[in-house]
Amino acid sequence: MSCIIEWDETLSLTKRRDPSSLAFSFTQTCMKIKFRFSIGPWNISEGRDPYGPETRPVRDLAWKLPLFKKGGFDAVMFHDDDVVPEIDSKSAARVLEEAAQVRRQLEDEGLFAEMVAPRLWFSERTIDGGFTSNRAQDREYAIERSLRTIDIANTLGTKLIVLWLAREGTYLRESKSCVRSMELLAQAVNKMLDHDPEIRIAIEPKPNEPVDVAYLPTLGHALAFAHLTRDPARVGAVVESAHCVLAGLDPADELEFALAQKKLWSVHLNDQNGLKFDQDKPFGSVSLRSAFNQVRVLDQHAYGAKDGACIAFDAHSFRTSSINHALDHATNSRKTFLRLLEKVRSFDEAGAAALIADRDYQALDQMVLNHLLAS
Ligand SMILES: [Mn+2]
Repeated sequence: MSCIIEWDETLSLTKRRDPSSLAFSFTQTCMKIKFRFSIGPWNISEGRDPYGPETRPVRDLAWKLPLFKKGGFDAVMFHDDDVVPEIDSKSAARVLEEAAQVRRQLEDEGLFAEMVAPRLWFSERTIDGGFTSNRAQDREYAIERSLRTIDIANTLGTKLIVLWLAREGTYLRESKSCVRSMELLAQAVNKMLDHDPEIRIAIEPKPNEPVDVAYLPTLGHALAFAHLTRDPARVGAVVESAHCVLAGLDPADELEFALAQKKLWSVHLNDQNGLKFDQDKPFGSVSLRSAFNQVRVLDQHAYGAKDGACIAFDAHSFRTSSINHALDHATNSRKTFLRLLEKVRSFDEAGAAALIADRDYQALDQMVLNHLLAS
């Protein structure tokens, strides 16, 4: 994959004039990463929630793709059945034919596929989970469907498979065993890794919803689980801001933890107001400071520079939005990200370092707030 670092002459000159700043943050002072943005077809939703029906009409992929491009997105995330609707009723050959057609649609719009995820939580065969279901035939179905997802990913030209293990957990603690479930999950992931030696599997942890207890609730669980598989180097993570908040964790720290492990293969930036239902709010909507810190760690560690990993916004339109504004949450998230990137790159890192050396965290706190409030 191509390297997407752009040298910024202005910043390079600044660096040369002030060599003391070099040691503090090489990445930030001499390189400018050109982030690539990704979005999923489900991010233009119809507004249904558990308490009310759709508020917007259904739109197909052909309608959504040009809108994504116009909105500044480079790549598209897919569930397997976003690519091939009603996938379970179609032959393997037909599935690949339809996937090839979607690849042509993407190319025509100047977009590419970032990743594909098997949607293992809709089928009547995955009511009790897919890989960890207590019924053997359901587990087989989940694995077969995941292998098909890999074939679709290959047809679309991506090697990144995302696993959101929605129903892999329990409604009732006594109904399953965690040790047994880890074995079943590892068996399933091993079959996927064997199916294509080039794919990488990014697990998207979430602590709850739709089940009350998820088996891989946090990034730490996901990365520890990677070591139960045959090839831990090919099992990493996608970190979603709101899922971190739901687990009582700091999104920026979770991103940086994954970066430290070289396992941050995608990000789903959004926001979440407290330990409530999953809200998928626009990025920065609840905590601008948390959003600033998330952008800061991604920029400081040159996220995506080597492997081309994308910035995705896994947010939803407000139920009150009309179809004419169905993408605004995503384009606004992107704009907020880019404005915060300017804030990150204009942050007085040398001043901050001096305050840290003095252990004057009170002043550091106010410095961050003043920087965010300054126009
Ligand atoms: Mn997500």
